Amino acid sequence: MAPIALDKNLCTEESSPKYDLVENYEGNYRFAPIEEAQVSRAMIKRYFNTMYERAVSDVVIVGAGSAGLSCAYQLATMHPELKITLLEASVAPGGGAWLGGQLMSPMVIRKPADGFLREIGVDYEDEGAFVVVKHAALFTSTLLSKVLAKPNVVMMNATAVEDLIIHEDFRGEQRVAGVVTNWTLVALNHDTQSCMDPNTITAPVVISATGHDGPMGAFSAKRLVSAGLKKELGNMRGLDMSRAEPAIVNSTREVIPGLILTGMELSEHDGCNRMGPTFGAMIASGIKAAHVASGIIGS
Ligand code: AHZ
Repeated sequence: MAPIALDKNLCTEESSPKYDLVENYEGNYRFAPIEEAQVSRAMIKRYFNTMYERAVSDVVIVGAGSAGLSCAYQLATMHPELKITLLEASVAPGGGAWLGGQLMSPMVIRKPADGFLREIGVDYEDEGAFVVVKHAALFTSTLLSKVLAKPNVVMMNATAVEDLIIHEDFRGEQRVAGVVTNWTLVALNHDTQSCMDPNTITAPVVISATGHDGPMGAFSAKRLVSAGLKKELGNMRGLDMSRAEPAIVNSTREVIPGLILTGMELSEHDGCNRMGPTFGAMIASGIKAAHVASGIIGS
């Protein structure tokens, strides 16, 4: 048998009948032929082409939790011309937004952030001052699918941001100019292996949405302190829903030139309260971060 031409797409319309015809095969279901190397090459060429192309991005968003995803959706909607690169350390994007709180599935969103649910087409129950989505995963999976469907958004998961690129301009002003990345499993092994150098992605705007402190969280806020660009962290304060949500949204901003913070990372940077399991501020902060980025890019 002649070897299969490796880069040829052998799947024709005739060889892929409608999915609901599966039953009619009566034990004789067959797939279009494939060679293992085709599968490898199909993934490798796309992944590394993407890395090559996105080594220079317009905006990098770090962290694909509720704030980072809301930001990516808004920015990609407002600016389809921008190359937006979303980096997520975990294999599974979504951060803490797969559950509503305390391992329970319903997700609470205070008004007026419920408008975003209508924008992305997620149903909810109206409880007056707030709404409830029946399962947080419905919100996160819908938002994630909409973000990934945007032609100008690329998401690289299992990719940790290990450092910030910080340039100095002629006035001596420090400016964030991109990020330093590594595959997360590599990043987690820096203490066990010698010298596994990282990669870089340059971008005039970096939006950090890495959540509050944790194994990975508050990454950029902490790095600003260790890099001498901020004296000390404000540290996240105790839970107060009423104070926390507006504080996070209203303080969403460019904290040093080129770096915008959004979501719960801001609580560590500024010393805001936490809100617990209400997600309106994550949505509104993400949307505001997109507008801040838009202003920087347009100026
Ligand atoms: O994996 C992290 C998560 O998906 C990712 N991340 C963290 N550090 C990273 C790094 N490189 C790449 N160095 C990184 N990715 O960032 C994402 C953060 O998502 P999150 O859900 O933790 O944060 P958020 O600010 O989007 O949402 C916070 C939700 C919370 S916490 C809270 C409370 O504690 O009171 N209340 C709410 C609503």
